[in-house]
Amino acid sequence: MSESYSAKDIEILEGLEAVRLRPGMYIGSTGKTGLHHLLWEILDNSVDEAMNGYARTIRVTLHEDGCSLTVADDGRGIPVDIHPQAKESVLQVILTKLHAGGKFNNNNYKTSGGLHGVGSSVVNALSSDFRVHVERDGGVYEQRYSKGEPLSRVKRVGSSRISGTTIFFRPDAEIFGDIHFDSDLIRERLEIKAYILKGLEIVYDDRVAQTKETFRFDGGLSDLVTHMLAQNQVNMIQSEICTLKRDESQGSVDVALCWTDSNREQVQSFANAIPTPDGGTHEAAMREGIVRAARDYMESHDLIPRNVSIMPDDVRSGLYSAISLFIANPQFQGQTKGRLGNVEVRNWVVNAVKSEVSTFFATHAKAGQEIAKKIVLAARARQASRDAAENVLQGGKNAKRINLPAKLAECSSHNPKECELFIVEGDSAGGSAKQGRDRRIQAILPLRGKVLNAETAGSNKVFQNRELCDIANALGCALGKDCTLDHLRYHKVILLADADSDGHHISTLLLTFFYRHMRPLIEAGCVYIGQPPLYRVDIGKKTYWVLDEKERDAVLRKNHKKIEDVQISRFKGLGEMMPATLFETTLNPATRRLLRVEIASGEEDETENVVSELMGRDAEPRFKFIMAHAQEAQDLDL
Ligand code: 0RA
Repeated sequence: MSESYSAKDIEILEGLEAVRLRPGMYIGSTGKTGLHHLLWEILDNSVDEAMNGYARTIRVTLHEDGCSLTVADDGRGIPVDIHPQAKESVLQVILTKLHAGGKFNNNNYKTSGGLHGVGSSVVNALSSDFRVHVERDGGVYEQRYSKGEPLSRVKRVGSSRISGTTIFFRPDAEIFGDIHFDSDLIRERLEIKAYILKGLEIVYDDRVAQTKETFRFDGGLSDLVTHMLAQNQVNMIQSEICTLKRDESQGSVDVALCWTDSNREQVQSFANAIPTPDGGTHEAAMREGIVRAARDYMESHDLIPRNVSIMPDDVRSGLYSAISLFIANPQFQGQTKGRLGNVEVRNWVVNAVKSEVSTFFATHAKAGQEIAKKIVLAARARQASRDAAENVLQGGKNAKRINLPAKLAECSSHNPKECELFIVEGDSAGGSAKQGRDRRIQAILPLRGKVLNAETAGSNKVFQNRELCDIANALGCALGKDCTLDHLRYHKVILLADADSDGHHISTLLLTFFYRHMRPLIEAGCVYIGQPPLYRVDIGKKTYWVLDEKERDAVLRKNHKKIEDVQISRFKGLGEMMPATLFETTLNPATRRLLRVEIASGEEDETENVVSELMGRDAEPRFKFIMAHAQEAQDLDL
């Protein structure tokens, strides 16, 4: 760190006219993103001051008008002495000359992203009102600008025993129009900075919303990972988060990670305190280090079963992590500059992460065992899913198929568009359906007994379940993320169960399975619920098939004059219906009633809740859900 700062260290390179002429060249756009860029530039200067150990607190105030801000830090204060070449205050040089900043010749000076200290002059040029207030060397100094032009010299306006820099700015409406700052965006950015710069206090005073918040995280990235866990409502499967920090000649890296009971991977990465939502070399290197450490550990402790091979994806299943990297010249790439491109970070980051995570495993035996178990489970699930996918990958309806389930009564048509698969509860109902169906287009797959609950069973259980795999094989679809409709063999899948609560339960379990593991089928509108009648009502020579008591009573009311002629029979189940009757009432496309299963649009999140709530371990609400919806009669909103 250079303590021997002197005014001559500040280089002067260029004037400000160019900035107002082509603002887009300097801040990307003059829209919302560009507007906020101004704040990030000012903020990053204060963040740099904190990162180098001089500032402890940053205060950001969004003023009542919503389009002006103040950023204050308690750092050293921008120097105010006279610059020998420019013969004016260093403060004024920094605020009026592009590329002026004391940070360029000194490799030890850590900078956050953005324009590397070029920022404040650009912001000044693009602000209709810009005020700087410095406390330093016992004095208080102030100066005002408009559109980059000083309105006065730097003036000493008082004395002070503390130090710091306060900048007020209002972006020029001539350039940005009437856009306002987005408080949520600011808030999010400030919170993230506070996680990355452990211990830094950031106060956000939003005078539009009249709220004031303080962000300060003494646990740094570890606190961020804890926050990610809470946000996603997942739990870690180890007792403490693994953290590591390495300072090397090439830069520094800071990582926090843990494995969770979820199957998803969540990662947040940063380069020089700037978010890199699109990842990049640092994120990839961290992953590689983690995967290598986990594999080494599992191999050396004999934790990989003989028939299992561990892939990187298995290690990453349920992994929550955050990485913050600081290097001298970060290259931000991609359309939105959201990805780090520096390839030289790879080796040292991989090695640093691998060695620190290995140490974690070595010193946390219990966590190591749990994590290894989780990784093996993920590998098994992946293999089972791939096997299932391979089983069904050979061709569509026309192709010769070797994996059709033995119980499937196939139809003769090879045109999936007209083909229907009935999934029927029980062998006896299956038997009637086989006899009564239209053999040309209707195939029957009988199911035996209860179906596995796909909501509470793990994926690997599902992938190994005979009945559910039979369904997938008959349909010609893989399970999970490999599920596509490319080889779908029937464009209608019709669930057919008794009209009682057991039957409803089975349909619900099957729907849960489709929803969790073959969702594209539901999304394409291919899944239906068959509606067998519950009563046969004979009035004179006429026969009515009715779905429920309500319909039965309606029929009786309509025919009340001939009431002495009435015979009512209730079906105990599909199995006791004659094949011809079953066809007439339930199978025949001309006379049957079907409910199409849909995820109501705009309610996907809601559906997610309904499925996990109803198919969770509490048995009671399950069939209520399906009955309640079935009575809506037109569409079943799963
Ligand atoms: C140039 C040189 C020094 C500090 C700063 C700039 C500085 C800039 C900003 C912008 C916002 N807050 C800031 N705090 C400091 C070093 C001065 C020294 O060596 O004393």
